[in-house]
Amino acid sequence: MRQQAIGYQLPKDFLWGAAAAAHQLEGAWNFDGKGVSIADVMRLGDKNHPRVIDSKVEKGQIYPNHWGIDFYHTFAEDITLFHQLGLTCFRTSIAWTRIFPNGDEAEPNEAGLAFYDRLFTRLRENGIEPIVTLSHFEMPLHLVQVYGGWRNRKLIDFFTHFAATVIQRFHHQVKYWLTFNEINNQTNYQDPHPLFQNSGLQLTVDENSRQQMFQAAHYEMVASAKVVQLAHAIDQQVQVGAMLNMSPIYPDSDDPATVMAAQRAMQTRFYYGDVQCLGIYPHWLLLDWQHANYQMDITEDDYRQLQAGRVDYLGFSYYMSFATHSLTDPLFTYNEQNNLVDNPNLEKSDWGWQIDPLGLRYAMNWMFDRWHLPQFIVENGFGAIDQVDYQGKIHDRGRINYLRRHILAMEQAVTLDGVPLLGYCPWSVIDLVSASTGEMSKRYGFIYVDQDNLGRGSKQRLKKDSFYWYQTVIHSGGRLV
Ligand code: BGP
Repeated sequence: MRQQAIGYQLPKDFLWGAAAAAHQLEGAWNFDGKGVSIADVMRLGDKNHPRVIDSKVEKGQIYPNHWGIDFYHTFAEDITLFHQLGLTCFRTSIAWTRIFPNGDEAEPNEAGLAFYDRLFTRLRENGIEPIVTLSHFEMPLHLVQVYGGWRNRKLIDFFTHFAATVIQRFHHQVKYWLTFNEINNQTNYQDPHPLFQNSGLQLTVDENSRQQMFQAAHYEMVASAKVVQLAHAIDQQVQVGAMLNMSPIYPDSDDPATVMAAQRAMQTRFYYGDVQCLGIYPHWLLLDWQHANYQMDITEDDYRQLQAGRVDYLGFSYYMSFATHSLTDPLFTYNEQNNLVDNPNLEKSDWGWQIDPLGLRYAMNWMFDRWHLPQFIVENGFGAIDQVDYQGKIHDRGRINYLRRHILAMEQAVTLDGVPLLGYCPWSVIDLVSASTGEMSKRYGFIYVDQDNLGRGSKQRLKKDSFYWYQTVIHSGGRLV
Protein backbone atom coordinates (compact mmCIF):
# COMPACT_ATOMS: atom_id res chain seq x y z
CA MET A 1 0.00 0.00 0.00
CA ARG A 2 1.19 3.48 -0.84
CA GLN A 3 2.52 5.36 2.20
CA GLN A 4 0.86 8.65 2.86
CA ALA A 5 2.32 11.14 5.31
CA ILE A 6 -0.10 12.50 7.85
CA GLY A 7 0.12 16.25 7.64
CA TYR A 8 -2.13 19.13 6.83
CA GLN A 9 -1.89 18.93 3.08
CA LEU A 10 -3.00 16.58 0.38
CA PRO A 11 -0.18 14.66 -1.32
CA LYS A 12 1.59 16.47 -4.18
CA ASP A 13 0.53 13.86 -6.75
CA PHE A 14 -3.12 14.04 -5.66
CA LEU A 15 -5.37 13.77 -8.71
CA TRP A 16 -7.86 16.62 -9.07
CA GLY A 17 -10.45 15.59 -11.58
CA ALA A 18 -14.08 15.35 -12.55
CA ALA A 19 -16.25 12.51 -13.80
CA ALA A 20 -18.69 11.43 -16.50
CA ALA A 21 -19.87 8.21 -18.15
CA ALA A 22 -20.01 7.16 -21.80
CA HIS A 23 -23.76 6.70 -22.17
CA GLN A 24 -24.54 9.99 -20.44
CA LEU A 25 -22.37 12.20 -22.62
CA GLU A 26 -21.16 10.59 -25.83
CA GLY A 27 -24.38 10.36 -27.86
CA ALA A 28 -23.69 8.89 -31.34
CA TRP A 29 -25.49 5.78 -30.13
CA ASN A 30 -25.42 4.06 -33.53
CA PHE A 31 -22.26 5.54 -35.10
CA ASP A 32 -19.19 3.72 -36.34
CA GLY A 33 -20.58 0.26 -35.72
CA LYS A 34 -21.77 0.77 -32.15
CA GLY A 35 -24.40 -1.74 -30.95
CA VAL A 36 -27.48 -1.01 -28.82
CA SER A 37 -26.90 -0.94 -25.07
CA ILE A 38 -29.52 -1.15 -22.33
CA ALA A 39 -28.89 2.54 -21.63
CA ASP A 40 -29.88 3.33 -25.22
CA VAL A 41 -33.40 2.03 -24.69
CA MET A 42 -34.28 3.80 -21.47
CA ARG A 43 -37.22 6.15 -21.59
CA LEU A 44 -37.24 9.63 -20.09
CA GLY A 45 -38.32 9.71 -16.42
CA ASP A 46 -38.63 12.63 -14.03
CA LYS A 47 -38.27 13.57 -10.37
CA ASN A 48 -41.06 11.23 -9.27
CA HIS A 49 -40.75 8.53 -11.91
CA PRO A 50 -37.38 6.95 -12.48
CA ARG A 51 -36.56 5.86 -16.00
CA VAL A 52 -37.52 2.43 -17.18
CA ILE A 53 -36.06 0.29 -19.88
CA ASP A 54 -38.21 -0.59 -22.87
CA SER A 55 -39.01 -4.23 -23.31
CA LYS A 56 -38.28 -3.91 -27.00
CA VAL A 57 -36.40 -1.45 -29.14
CA GLU A 58 -38.91 0.69 -30.96
CA LYS A 59 -37.93 2.11 -34.32
CA GLY A 60 -37.73 5.90 -34.37
CA GLN A 61 -38.25 6.23 -30.63
CA ILE A 62 -36.24 9.10 -29.12
CA TYR A 63 -34.34 8.21 -25.98
CA PRO A 64 -32.15 10.71 -24.10
CA ASN A 65 -29.02 8.59 -24.29
CA HIS A 66 -29.12 8.69 -28.07
CA TRP A 67 -27.78 12.21 -28.18
CA GLY A 68 -25.99 12.55 -24.82
CA ILE A 69 -24.31 15.93 -25.19
CA ASP A 70 -22.71 14.84 -28.46
CA PHE A 71 -19.30 14.44 -26.77
CA TYR A 72 -18.44 11.83 -29.40
CA HIS A 73 -18.06 14.72 -31.83
CA THR A 74 -17.10 17.56 -29.49
CA PHE A 75 -14.57 15.88 -27.19
CA ALA A 76 -11.57 17.78 -28.55
CA GLU A 77 -13.08 21.20 -27.75
CA ASP A 78 -14.53 19.94 -24.47
CA ILE A 79 -11.13 18.67 -23.34
CA THR A 80 -9.72 22.14 -23.98
CA LEU A 81 -12.25 23.38 -21.42
CA PHE A 82 -11.30 20.58 -19.00
CA HIS A 83 -7.69 21.69 -19.35
CA GLN A 84 -8.64 25.29 -18.61
CA LEU A 85 -10.46 24.06 -15.53
CA GLY A 86 -7.14 22.62 -14.39
CA LEU A 87 -8.08 18.94 -14.24
CA THR A 88 -5.24 16.49 -13.76
CA CYS A 89 -7.55 13.52 -14.30
CA PHE A 90 -10.87 12.79 -15.99
CA ARG A 91 -13.03 9.79 -15.25
CA THR A 92 -15.15 8.36 -18.02
CA SER A 93 -16.20 4.89 -19.19
CA ILE A 94 -15.77 2.81 -22.31
CA ALA A 95 -19.08 1.85 -23.90
CA TRP A 96 -18.93 -1.93 -24.22
CA THR A 97 -21.15 -1.73 -27.33
CA ARG A 98 -18.63 0.42 -29.22
CA ILE A 99 -16.07 -2.36 -28.87
CA PHE A 100 -18.32 -5.44 -29.03
CA PRO A 101 -21.68 -4.30 -30.49
CA ASN A 102 -23.52 -7.45 -29.37
CA GLY A 103 -21.15 -8.41 -26.57
CA ASP A 104 -20.52 -11.98 -27.72
CA GLU A 105 -18.34 -11.41 -30.80
CA ALA A 106 -14.79 -12.76 -30.97
CA GLU A 107 -13.33 -9.75 -32.79
CA PRO A 108 -13.63 -6.13 -31.62
CA ASN A 109 -14.95 -3.22 -33.65
CA GLU A 110 -11.84 -1.27 -34.64
CA ALA A 111 -13.75 1.99 -35.12
CA GLY A 112 -14.80 1.89 -31.46
CA LEU A 113 -11.25 1.28 -30.28
CA ALA A 114 -10.04 4.09 -32.53
CA PHE A 115 -12.46 6.53 -30.88
CA TYR A 116 -11.12 5.84 -27.39
CA ASP A 117 -7.58 6.00 -28.72
CA ARG A 118 -8.26 9.54 -29.96
CA LEU A 119 -9.99 10.45 -26.68
CA PHE A 120 -7.22 9.18 -24.39
CA THR A 121 -4.53 10.69 -26.61
CA ARG A 122 -6.22 14.08 -26.48
CA LEU A 123 -6.55 13.86 -22.70
CA ARG A 124 -2.87 13.00 -22.27
CA GLU A 125 -1.83 15.82 -24.62
CA ASN A 126 -3.66 18.11 -22.22
CA GLY A 127 -1.94 16.68 -19.16
CA ILE A 128 -5.07 14.84 -18.03
CA GLU A 129 -4.87 11.26 -16.74
CA PRO A 130 -7.84 9.16 -17.92
CA ILE A 131 -9.56 7.09 -15.21
CA VAL A 132 -11.66 4.45 -16.95
CA THR A 133 -14.72 2.48 -15.86
CA LEU A 134 -15.34 -0.72 -17.79
CA SER A 135 -19.06 -0.96 -17.09
CA HIS A 136 -21.05 2.12 -16.20
CA PHE A 137 -24.75 1.25 -16.22
CA GLU A 138 -24.72 -0.06 -19.76
CA MET A 139 -24.18 -3.38 -21.41
CA PRO A 140 -25.08 -4.77 -24.83
CA LEU A 141 -28.85 -5.22 -25.08
CA HIS A 142 -28.21 -8.40 -27.03
CA LEU A 143 -26.61 -10.01 -23.96
CA VAL A 144 -29.79 -9.32 -22.02
CA GLN A 145 -32.17 -10.52 -24.71
CA VAL A 146 -30.27 -13.68 -25.61
CA TYR A 147 -28.49 -14.66 -22.39
CA GLY A 148 -30.64 -13.04 -19.68
CA GLY A 149 -27.97 -10.54 -18.63
CA TRP A 150 -25.79 -11.21 -15.59
CA ARG A 151 -28.02 -14.07 -14.42
CA ASN A 152 -25.94 -16.11 -16.86
CA ARG A 153 -22.43 -17.32 -16.01
CA LYS A 154 -21.43 -16.94 -19.67
CA LEU A 155 -21.36 -13.19 -19.13
CA ILE A 156 -18.12 -13.61 -17.16
CA ASP A 157 -16.29 -14.69 -20.30
CA PHE A 158 -17.86 -12.02 -22.49
CA PHE A 159 -16.95 -9.29 -20.01
CA THR A 160 -13.40 -10.48 -19.40
CA HIS A 161 -12.84 -10.71 -23.17
CA PHE A 162 -14.02 -7.10 -23.52
CA ALA A 163 -11.86 -5.99 -20.58
CA ALA A 164 -8.76 -7.81 -21.83
CA THR A 165 -9.22 -6.24 -25.28
CA VAL A 166 -9.37 -2.66 -24.03
CA ILE A 167 -6.74 -3.03 -21.30
CA GLN A 168 -4.36 -4.63 -23.79
CA ARG A 169 -4.97 -1.79 -26.21
CA PHE A 170 -4.88 1.14 -23.75
CA HIS A 171 -2.66 0.16 -20.82
CA HIS A 172 0.03 2.62 -21.95
CA GLN A 173 -2.53 5.44 -21.82
CA VAL A 174 -4.68 4.37 -18.85
CA LYS A 175 -3.22 3.40 -15.50
CA TYR A 176 -6.37 3.49 -13.33
CA TRP A 177 -9.34 1.25 -14.17
CA LEU A 178 -12.62 0.56 -12.37
CA THR A 179 -14.67 -2.57 -13.07
CA PHE A 180 -18.43 -2.05 -12.35
CA ASN A 181 -19.84 1.36 -11.53
CA GLU A 182 -21.72 1.36 -8.20
CA ILE A 183 -21.87 -2.42 -8.22
CA ASN A 184 -23.73 -2.39 -4.91
CA ASN A 185 -26.68 -0.36 -6.20
CA GLN A 186 -28.29 -3.69 -6.97
CA THR A 187 -28.81 -4.32 -3.27
CA ASN A 188 -32.16 -2.62 -3.46
CA TYR A 189 -33.53 -5.77 -4.97
CA GLN A 190 -37.23 -5.08 -4.65
CA ASP A 191 -37.10 -2.08 -6.93
CA PRO A 192 -36.55 -3.25 -10.51
CA HIS A 193 -35.00 0.07 -11.48
CA PRO A 194 -31.47 -0.32 -10.10
CA LEU A 195 -31.35 -3.98 -11.05
CA PHE A 196 -30.87 -3.45 -14.71
CA GLN A 197 -28.27 -0.77 -14.41
CA ASN A 198 -25.37 -3.16 -14.18
CA SER A 199 -26.99 -6.51 -14.67
CA GLY A 200 -29.61 -6.24 -17.37
CA LEU A 201 -32.02 -8.13 -15.13
CA GLN A 202 -35.04 -5.89 -15.37
CA LEU A 203 -36.06 -7.28 -18.72
CA THR A 204 -36.10 -10.81 -17.37
CA VAL A 205 -37.10 -10.68 -13.70
CA ASP A 206 -39.45 -13.58 -13.20
CA GLU A 207 -37.90 -15.57 -10.39
CA ASN A 208 -36.90 -14.81 -6.85
CA SER A 209 -35.41 -11.42 -7.57
CA ARG A 210 -33.45 -11.28 -4.31
CA GLN A 211 -31.64 -14.53 -5.04
CA GLN A 212 -31.20 -13.46 -8.64
CA MET A 213 -29.60 -10.21 -7.51
CA PHE A 214 -27.07 -12.04 -5.32
CA GLN A 215 -26.32 -14.48 -8.12
CA ALA A 216 -25.84 -11.78 -10.77
CA ALA A 217 -23.66 -9.76 -8.40
CA HIS A 218 -21.57 -12.86 -7.72
CA TYR A 219 -20.89 -13.40 -11.42
CA GLU A 220 -19.99 -9.73 -11.77
CA MET A 221 -17.57 -9.94 -8.86
CA VAL A 222 -15.93 -13.07 -10.26
CA ALA A 223 -15.60 -11.23 -13.58
CA SER A 224 -14.13 -8.24 -11.76
CA ALA A 225 -11.61 -10.47 -9.95
CA LYS A 226 -10.55 -12.04 -13.24
CA VAL A 227 -10.09 -8.58 -14.74
CA VAL A 228 -7.80 -7.57 -11.85
CA GLN A 229 -5.60 -10.59 -12.57
CA LEU A 230 -5.54 -10.23 -16.33
CA ALA A 231 -4.79 -6.49 -16.05
CA HIS A 232 -1.78 -7.20 -13.83
CA ALA A 233 -0.61 -9.88 -16.26
CA ILE A 234 -0.77 -7.34 -19.10
CA ASP A 235 0.95 -4.55 -17.17
CA GLN A 236 2.06 -4.52 -13.54
CA GLN A 237 1.68 -0.74 -13.40
CA VAL A 238 -2.05 -0.92 -14.03
CA GLN A 239 -4.30 -0.42 -10.99
CA VAL A 240 -7.80 -1.87 -10.93
CA GLY A 241 -10.36 -0.59 -8.46
CA ALA A 242 -13.81 -1.54 -7.22
CA MET A 243 -16.52 1.12 -7.41
CA LEU A 244 -19.12 1.29 -4.66
CA ASN A 245 -21.95 3.70 -4.13
CA MET A 246 -21.12 4.84 -0.60
CA SER A 247 -24.18 6.11 1.24
CA PRO A 248 -23.73 5.35 4.93
CA ILE A 249 -26.84 4.29 6.82
CA TYR A 250 -27.22 5.67 10.34
CA PRO A 251 -29.53 4.43 13.12
CA ASP A 252 -32.31 6.96 13.65
CA SER A 253 -32.20 6.44 17.44
CA ASP A 254 -29.99 4.91 20.15
CA ASP A 255 -32.39 2.00 20.60
CA PRO A 256 -30.10 -1.07 20.25
CA ALA A 257 -32.54 -2.70 17.82
CA THR A 258 -32.13 0.34 15.59
CA VAL A 259 -28.35 0.31 15.95
CA MET A 260 -28.36 -3.38 15.00
CA ALA A 261 -30.64 -2.65 12.03
CA ALA A 262 -28.24 0.05 10.86
CA GLN A 263 -25.31 -2.34 11.17
CA ARG A 264 -27.12 -4.96 9.08
CA ALA A 265 -28.12 -2.29 6.58
CA MET A 266 -24.47 -1.31 6.17
CA GLN A 267 -23.40 -4.97 5.93
CA THR A 268 -26.04 -5.59 3.26
CA ARG A 269 -25.21 -2.51 1.23
CA PHE A 270 -21.44 -2.97 1.41
CA TYR A 271 -20.74 -6.72 1.47
CA TYR A 272 -19.49 -6.16 -2.09
CA GLY A 273 -16.48 -4.41 -0.53
CA ASP A 274 -15.72 -7.52 1.55
CA VAL A 275 -15.78 -9.64 -1.60
CA GLN A 276 -13.84 -7.26 -3.86
CA CYS A 277 -11.31 -5.90 -1.34
CA LEU A 278 -10.82 -8.94 0.92
CA GLY A 279 -11.86 -11.78 -1.40
CA ILE A 280 -14.34 -13.24 1.09
CA TYR A 281 -18.09 -13.50 1.60
CA PRO A 282 -19.10 -12.46 5.13
CA HIS A 283 -20.51 -15.18 7.42
CA TRP A 284 -23.81 -13.43 8.06
CA LEU A 285 -24.55 -13.46 4.33
CA LEU A 286 -23.72 -17.14 3.84
CA LEU A 287 -26.08 -17.91 6.72
CA ASP A 288 -28.74 -15.61 5.28
CA TRP A 289 -28.63 -17.62 2.03
CA GLN A 290 -28.90 -20.86 3.98
CA HIS A 291 -31.93 -19.62 5.90
CA ALA A 292 -33.56 -18.41 2.71
CA ASN A 293 -32.77 -21.73 1.06
CA TYR A 294 -31.01 -20.16 -1.91
CA GLN A 295 -29.11 -22.56 -4.15
CA MET A 296 -26.29 -20.25 -5.19
CA ASP A 297 -23.98 -21.17 -8.03
CA ILE A 298 -20.60 -20.46 -6.41
CA THR A 299 -17.78 -22.86 -7.22
CA GLU A 300 -14.49 -23.55 -5.44
CA ASP A 301 -12.74 -21.93 -8.38
CA ASP A 302 -14.89 -18.81 -7.94
CA TYR A 303 -13.61 -18.50 -4.36
CA ARG A 304 -10.03 -18.85 -5.61
CA GLN A 305 -10.62 -16.16 -8.23
CA LEU A 306 -12.08 -13.77 -5.67
CA GLN A 307 -9.03 -14.23 -3.43
CA ALA A 308 -6.55 -13.86 -6.27
CA GLY A 309 -8.36 -10.90 -7.82
CA ARG A 310 -8.64 -8.49 -4.90
CA VAL A 311 -8.71 -4.90 -6.10
CA ASP A 312 -5.80 -2.47 -5.82
CA TYR A 313 -7.86 0.45 -4.59
CA LEU A 314 -11.40 1.36 -3.69
CA GLY A 315 -13.26 3.83 -5.88
CA PHE A 316 -16.54 5.15 -4.62
CA SER A 317 -19.25 7.70 -5.20
CA TYR A 318 -20.64 9.77 -2.36
CA TYR A 319 -23.74 11.95 -2.62
CA MET A 320 -25.73 11.52 0.60
CA SER A 321 -26.40 9.44 3.69
CA PHE A 322 -29.47 7.51 4.83
CA ALA A 323 -31.03 6.64 8.18
CA THR A 324 -32.98 3.60 9.28
CA HIS A 325 -35.53 2.69 11.94
CA SER A 326 -35.39 -0.51 13.97
CA LEU A 327 -36.22 -4.05 12.86
CA THR A 328 -37.73 -6.91 14.81
CA ASP A 329 -36.87 -9.79 12.47
CA PRO A 330 -34.13 -11.83 14.28
CA LEU A 331 -32.20 -12.20 11.02
CA PHE A 332 -32.40 -8.45 10.45
CA THR A 333 -32.98 -9.13 6.75
CA TYR A 334 -32.61 -5.68 5.35
CA ASN A 335 -34.76 -4.07 2.72
CA GLU A 336 -33.91 -0.44 2.08
CA GLN A 337 -37.24 0.41 0.53
CA ASN A 338 -39.19 -0.49 3.64
CA ASN A 339 -36.81 0.65 6.31
CA LEU A 340 -35.10 3.89 5.38
CA VAL A 341 -36.36 7.07 7.03
CA ASP A 342 -35.66 10.79 6.71
CA ASN A 343 -32.88 12.27 8.81
CA PRO A 344 -34.25 15.51 10.33
CA ASN A 345 -30.70 16.83 10.86
CA LEU A 346 -30.00 17.13 7.16
CA GLU A 347 -31.14 19.37 4.33
CA LYS A 348 -32.21 17.79 1.04
CA SER A 349 -31.61 18.59 -2.59
CA ASP A 350 -34.64 19.20 -4.83
CA TRP A 351 -34.52 15.48 -5.63
CA GLY A 352 -34.71 14.53 -1.95
CA TRP A 353 -31.03 13.56 -1.64
CA GLN A 354 -29.93 14.22 1.96
CA ILE A 355 -26.87 16.47 2.04
CA ASP A 356 -24.30 15.28 4.59
CA PRO A 357 -20.68 16.48 4.18
CA LEU A 358 -19.49 15.01 7.50
CA GLY A 359 -20.91 11.68 6.35
CA LEU A 360 -18.15 11.62 3.72
CA ARG A 361 -15.44 11.74 6.40
CA TYR A 362 -17.36 9.14 8.43
CA ALA A 363 -17.66 6.87 5.38
CA MET A 364 -13.97 7.18 4.45
CA ASN A 365 -12.97 6.19 7.98
CA TRP A 366 -15.48 3.32 8.03
CA MET A 367 -14.17 1.91 4.75
CA PHE A 368 -10.50 2.29 5.65
CA ASP A 369 -10.99 0.58 9.02
CA ARG A 370 -12.64 -2.31 7.22
CA TRP A 371 -10.76 -2.78 3.95
CA HIS A 372 -7.42 -0.96 4.46
CA LEU A 373 -7.09 0.12 0.85
CA PRO A 374 -6.23 3.45 -0.77
CA GLN A 375 -9.41 5.22 -1.81
CA PHE A 376 -10.44 7.29 -4.81
CA ILE A 377 -13.54 9.51 -4.72
CA VAL A 378 -14.78 9.06 -8.27
CA GLU A 379 -18.13 10.84 -7.86
CA ASN A 380 -19.53 13.51 -5.55
CA GLY A 381 -21.84 16.29 -6.61
CA PHE A 382 -24.98 18.33 -6.48
CA GLY A 383 -27.81 17.96 -8.99
CA ALA A 384 -29.74 21.19 -9.46
CA ILE A 385 -31.71 23.22 -11.96
CA ASP A 386 -29.34 25.94 -13.18
CA GLN A 387 -30.49 29.27 -14.62
CA VAL A 388 -28.60 31.21 -17.27
CA ASP A 389 -28.96 34.95 -16.65
CA TYR A 390 -29.25 37.67 -19.30
CA GLN A 391 -25.43 37.97 -19.47
CA GLY A 392 -24.99 34.26 -20.05
CA LYS A 393 -23.76 33.67 -16.47
CA ILE A 394 -24.71 30.77 -14.24
CA HIS A 395 -24.48 31.56 -10.53
CA ASP A 396 -24.55 28.04 -9.10
CA ARG A 397 -23.89 28.91 -5.46
CA GLY A 398 -25.66 25.81 -4.19
CA ARG A 399 -23.18 23.59 -6.03
CA ILE A 400 -20.16 25.55 -4.79
CA ASN A 401 -21.48 25.37 -1.26
CA TYR A 402 -22.04 21.61 -1.52
CA LEU A 403 -18.60 20.91 -3.01
CA ARG A 404 -16.76 23.19 -0.60
CA ARG A 405 -18.20 21.39 2.43
CA HIS A 406 -17.50 17.96 0.97
CA ILE A 407 -13.94 18.82 -0.05
CA LEU A 408 -13.32 20.07 3.50
CA ALA A 409 -14.61 16.77 4.94
CA MET A 410 -12.43 14.87 2.45
CA GLU A 411 -9.34 16.88 3.40
CA GLN A 412 -10.02 16.26 7.08
CA ALA A 413 -10.34 12.51 6.46
CA VAL A 414 -6.93 12.59 4.77
CA THR A 415 -5.01 15.05 6.91
CA LEU A 416 -6.57 14.46 10.34
CA ASP A 417 -7.55 10.79 10.10
CA GLY A 418 -4.84 9.52 7.73
CA VAL A 419 -7.09 7.90 5.13
CA PRO A 420 -5.01 7.36 1.96
CA LEU A 421 -6.72 9.01 -1.00
CA LEU A 422 -5.56 8.97 -4.62
CA GLY A 423 -7.84 11.65 -6.00
CA TYR A 424 -11.16 13.40 -6.21
CA CYS A 425 -13.54 13.50 -9.18
CA PRO A 426 -16.73 15.48 -8.62
CA TRP A 427 -19.74 14.51 -10.70
CA SER A 428 -19.84 15.85 -13.29
CA VAL A 429 -17.31 17.78 -15.31
CA ILE A 430 -19.99 18.99 -17.73
CA ASP A 431 -23.80 18.82 -17.78
CA LEU A 432 -25.02 15.50 -19.14
CA VAL A 433 -28.02 13.17 -19.18
CA SER A 434 -29.05 12.18 -15.63
CA ALA A 435 -28.75 8.46 -14.95
CA SER A 436 -31.89 8.13 -12.86
CA THR A 437 -34.26 10.42 -14.77
CA GLY A 438 -32.76 10.84 -18.23
CA GLU A 439 -33.28 14.58 -17.85
CA MET A 440 -30.82 17.30 -18.77
CA SER A 441 -32.48 19.64 -16.31
CA LYS A 442 -30.90 17.83 -13.35
CA ARG A 443 -27.49 19.38 -13.85
CA TYR A 444 -24.21 18.62 -12.09
CA GLY A 445 -21.50 20.12 -14.31
CA PHE A 446 -18.96 22.92 -13.99
CA ILE A 447 -19.75 23.56 -17.64
CA TYR A 448 -23.32 24.30 -18.73
CA VAL A 449 -24.68 22.71 -21.92
CA ASP A 450 -27.52 24.44 -23.74
CA GLN A 451 -29.78 21.45 -24.25
CA ASP A 452 -33.19 20.54 -22.80
CA ASN A 453 -34.79 17.26 -21.76
CA LEU A 454 -35.89 16.56 -25.31
CA GLY A 455 -32.45 17.18 -26.79
CA ARG A 456 -33.31 20.65 -28.14
CA GLY A 457 -30.82 23.52 -27.88
CA SER A 458 -27.60 24.85 -29.40
CA LYS A 459 -25.36 22.55 -27.28
CA GLN A 460 -23.24 25.64 -26.58
CA ARG A 461 -20.91 25.26 -23.57
CA LEU A 462 -20.83 27.98 -20.86
CA LYS A 463 -18.61 28.17 -17.77
CA LYS A 464 -20.56 28.32 -14.53
CA ASP A 465 -19.39 30.17 -11.41
CA SER A 466 -18.41 26.76 -10.00
CA PHE A 467 -15.96 26.38 -12.91
CA TYR A 468 -13.93 29.37 -11.77
CA TRP A 469 -14.25 28.34 -8.11
CA TYR A 470 -13.02 24.75 -8.69
CA GLN A 471 -10.23 26.08 -10.90
CA THR A 472 -8.96 28.09 -7.91
CA VAL A 473 -9.26 25.12 -5.58
CA ILE A 474 -7.20 22.95 -7.92
CA HIS A 475 -4.56 25.60 -8.55
CA SER A 476 -4.06 26.11 -4.83
CA GLY A 477 -3.78 22.38 -4.11
CA GLY A 478 -7.07 22.25 -2.25
CA ARG A 479 -7.27 25.55 -0.40
CA LEU A 480 -10.92 26.34 0.13
CA VAL A 481 -12.26 29.82 -0.53
C1 BGP B 1 -24.45 7.89 -9.86
C2 BGP B 1 -24.10 7.40 -11.23
C3 BGP B 1 -23.86 8.44 -12.25
C4 BGP B 1 -24.62 9.72 -12.05
C5 BGP B 1 -24.87 10.12 -10.62
C6 BGP B 1 -25.94 11.15 -10.41
O1 BGP B 1 -25.29 6.95 -9.27
O2 BGP B 1 -22.94 6.61 -11.18
O3 BGP B 1 -23.99 7.86 -13.51
O4 BGP B 1 -25.62 9.95 -12.92
O5 BGP B 1 -25.19 9.04 -9.80
O6 BGP B 1 -27.20 10.53 -10.50
P1 BGP B 1 -28.39 11.13 -11.33
O7 BGP B 1 -27.86 11.43 -12.67
O8 BGP B 1 -29.42 10.09 -11.33
O9 BGP B 1 -28.82 12.34 -10.58
